[in-house]
Amino acid sequence: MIKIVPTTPYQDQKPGTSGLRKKVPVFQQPNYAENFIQSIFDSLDGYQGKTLVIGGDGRFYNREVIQTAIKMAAANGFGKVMVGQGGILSTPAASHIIRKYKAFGGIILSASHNPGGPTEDFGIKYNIGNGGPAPEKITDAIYVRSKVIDAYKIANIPDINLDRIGSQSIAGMTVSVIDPVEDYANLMESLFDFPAIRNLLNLGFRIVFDAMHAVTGPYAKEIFENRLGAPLGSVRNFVPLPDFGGHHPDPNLVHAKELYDEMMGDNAPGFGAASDGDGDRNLILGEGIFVTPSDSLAILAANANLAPGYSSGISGIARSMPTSQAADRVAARLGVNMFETPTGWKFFGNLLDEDLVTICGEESAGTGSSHVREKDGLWAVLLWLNILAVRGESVADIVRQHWATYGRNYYSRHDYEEVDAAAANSLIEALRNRLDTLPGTMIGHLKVTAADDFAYHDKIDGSVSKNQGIRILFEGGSRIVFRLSGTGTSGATLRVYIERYEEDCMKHDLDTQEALADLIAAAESIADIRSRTGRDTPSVIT
Ligand code: G16
Repeated sequence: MIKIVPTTPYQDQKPGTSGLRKKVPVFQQPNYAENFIQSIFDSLDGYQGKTLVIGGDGRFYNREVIQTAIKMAAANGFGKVMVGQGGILSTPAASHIIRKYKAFGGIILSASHNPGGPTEDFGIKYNIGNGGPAPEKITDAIYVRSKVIDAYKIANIPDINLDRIGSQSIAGMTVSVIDPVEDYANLMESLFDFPAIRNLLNLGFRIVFDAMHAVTGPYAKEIFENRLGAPLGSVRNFVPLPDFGGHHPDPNLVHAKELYDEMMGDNAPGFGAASDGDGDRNLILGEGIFVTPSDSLAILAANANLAPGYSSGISGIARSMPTSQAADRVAARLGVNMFETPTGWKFFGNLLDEDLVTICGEESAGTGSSHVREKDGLWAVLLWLNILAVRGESVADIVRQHWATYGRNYYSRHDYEEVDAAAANSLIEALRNRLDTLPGTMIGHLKVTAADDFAYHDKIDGSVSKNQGIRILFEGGSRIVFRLSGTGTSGATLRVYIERYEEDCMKHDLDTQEALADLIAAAESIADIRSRTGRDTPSVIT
């Protein structure tokens, strides 16, 4: 019943910021997915007889690869596979299932916020037993293995019925098809004050959640409408579709524009939110206000004690390096730990495991806590609702008071997507070569105080991650960061992160791009973005 299938390796299976992401036709090449999954198994030790969790965000090709992964898990000696009904598990729910059932690890099929469909994106990611993304030591080993793999193992059995909840035995392994929502919804109910939120909604406070035809639809329906009593229709676009209805399931101001316009218009609801393809990102909007992910991290950390799950306080905060420094001010005032890590949720895992931090966040619309080892879109939405219910103030009032207390970190990210990879690499290389000469120089009226290529030393496992982004720091705390995205599937994406701190609350109402204008000009003058990329303007500004 077990087949050993000879194969030839592919040379392009290097996991990026979050697993292997490629176009669907790339994954559809003969043995492409099989090679990668076998490379994962070959890079792990001690999983014989243990449990593997499998699930995905429901995008095109999800079901096919899930069937393959189940058959390969059986052939490789796993004792049990737990798979979400319909092949569905949001990324945070998968992390929770791995932890709750003490699984050996999990395979999550997703390309996150990237579009889905026959010519769009797909992805495979491996998570370890703590529920978090595999650290670089493992992803590096997977890549090394993928370049020389010559065979994979698969059980020669019919497809599993993924739509019927229940357990069966195949090729000596148990397959349990589980309810993807229940355990996760229970976890949320244990962390947040559901009666207080229910009460807020009963009083007529209106919320809108856009699931973007992606994985959070069934979770949001259950939590907001069934358990919290929000009126039917509060959760929109809740049916997960293989192509996300033809849209990018990316909860930002470009792809969630309809929701944004509604929240900025007359008679807007009190709270609007959205999540991405696999449910780990979030967008937070109040009536007339967008809360940047960096501000959201700082505000959630400052107010987390208002939720039952965090009432005894937090041990610390971690943020990815390009995320604004707003959270650092909160950590300083609370007297708790603060860590700055490279981009990628995997870098938070050790800090969370050691309880050095409780709350983590990234500028890329990700916030989460020690309840799982992934960022968690619905968690962020629920913590916001919990805070709104307890404080009884509007989103805008809470944000403004936060700025008045801590100062405002004006922040924006400019993305140049699908630029020529060689040009993008040489732009970064040129900056790297100038790092020593920049400190002390003036760019316009801005004085450079320091410049480096961010490296992270993980004190827990001793690993060192170099070349994580060029940082240019200016007098007064302003910053520009340049780095290349590790999640794109075509060409390169240059990200430029721009930040300025403003203490004076009389100056907290400026337009963000205007407030950052001198730094935006400085970024162009330091990096020659236009001439090197051939682009006059960024493709996306967030
Ligand atoms: C992934 C990672 C995040 C990272 C984001 C953007 O998120 O898990 O840690 O911040 O990509 O990474 P990059 O700037 O390299 O494109 P997701 O939601 O795409 O899984």
